[in-house]
Amino acid sequence: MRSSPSASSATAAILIALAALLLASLSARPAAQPALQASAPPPATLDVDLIITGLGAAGEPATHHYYNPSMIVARTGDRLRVRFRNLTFASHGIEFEGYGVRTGVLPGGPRGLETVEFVADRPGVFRFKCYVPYDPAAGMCSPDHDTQIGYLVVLDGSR
Ligand SMILES: [Cu+2]
Repeated sequence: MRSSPSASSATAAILIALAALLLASLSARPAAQPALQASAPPPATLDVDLIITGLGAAGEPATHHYYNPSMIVARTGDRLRVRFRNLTFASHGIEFEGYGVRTGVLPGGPRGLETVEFVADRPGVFRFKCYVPYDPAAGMCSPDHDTQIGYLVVLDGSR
């Protein structure tokens, strides 16, 4: 049995249409992905335990003082809660330059313990350092006073 010419051309047209639909579905791209949003995470509270300590010969006064950690990294808007502990035998006091934040004089011994709290509201690199001048008679600071420096790095938190 032979089909009529019009029936075979209709079948061919249907097959061509199905092939076109199949090709169209294969080449279709997935729905557009939403653009990645580089939204900044919300500000955080950073609890930092920071010790003032030193190195030197056993039984001798420390010759090199340092902070552990010596660098704090925050983002603008973060709240910093820095708990200082002075583990040396001399008194020290710490200030964050550019922020107007400082501890009181922390006695050595180690008895000096103080927490300062502030919001890192300005980006930049700021030093924190001992502001107590070296006075051996009074047990204040030590000969390496000028090198007792740490850094607060505040990144722009809006990015
Ligand atoms: Cu000092």
